[in-house]
Amino acid sequence: MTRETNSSTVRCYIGIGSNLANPLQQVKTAIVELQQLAGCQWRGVSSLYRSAPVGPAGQDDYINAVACLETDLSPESLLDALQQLENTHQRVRIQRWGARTLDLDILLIAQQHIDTARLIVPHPHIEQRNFVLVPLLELAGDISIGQQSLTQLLENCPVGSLEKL
Ligand code: A4P
Ligand code: MG
Repeated sequence: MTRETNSSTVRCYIGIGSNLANPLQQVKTAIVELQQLAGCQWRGVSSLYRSAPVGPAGQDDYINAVACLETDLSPESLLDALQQLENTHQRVRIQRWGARTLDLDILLIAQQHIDTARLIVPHPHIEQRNFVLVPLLELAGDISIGQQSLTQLLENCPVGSLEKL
């Protein structure tokens, strides 16, 4: 049964990424799991994209997508839920920006700005990543982040190899 939203419900966008252990399947499984996340209502997902890795050299390409949820969870509880989901994919944190089975980043929570030890929203690297901006534009339309629309951000975003699957 689909729950209706209430006044404390916020719309959020989640970045999904994987480049280890059958990334395409990791992302497809994560999408099913996000659809079932407690305290959240599923609103949809972008196409899947294959992207060149940003970060340490020698990594495989990533599969990326962006999902949209409405949630009553606090931002920290949402982060907890996403990190638990990462852990069920045997995520091991060895190297910042290194290869990973599943990465779930909170990109946006409504128009909120959060800057705590555990959580920064909007996600700090959105503007430099076409593998986030392109699926976000596809899913959300030309919304603004701060003073700029996604289309404007894309005009200034570094060009990285990105293939829609
Ligand atoms: N954290 C702070 N803000 C957030 C947020 N908005 N969403 C904290 C999620 N987590 C957030 O994350 C480290 C800590 O960031 C968390 O414990 C949380 O408290 P992590 O997932 O353990 O480590 P990480 O992912 O290696 O670090 P980081 O800086 O989050 O990296 P990114 O930005 O996630 O980048 N190339 C391609 N083509 N595609 C990719 O998806 N992803 C990355 C990872 C690098 N290169 C990539 C891709
Ligand atoms: Mg991350």
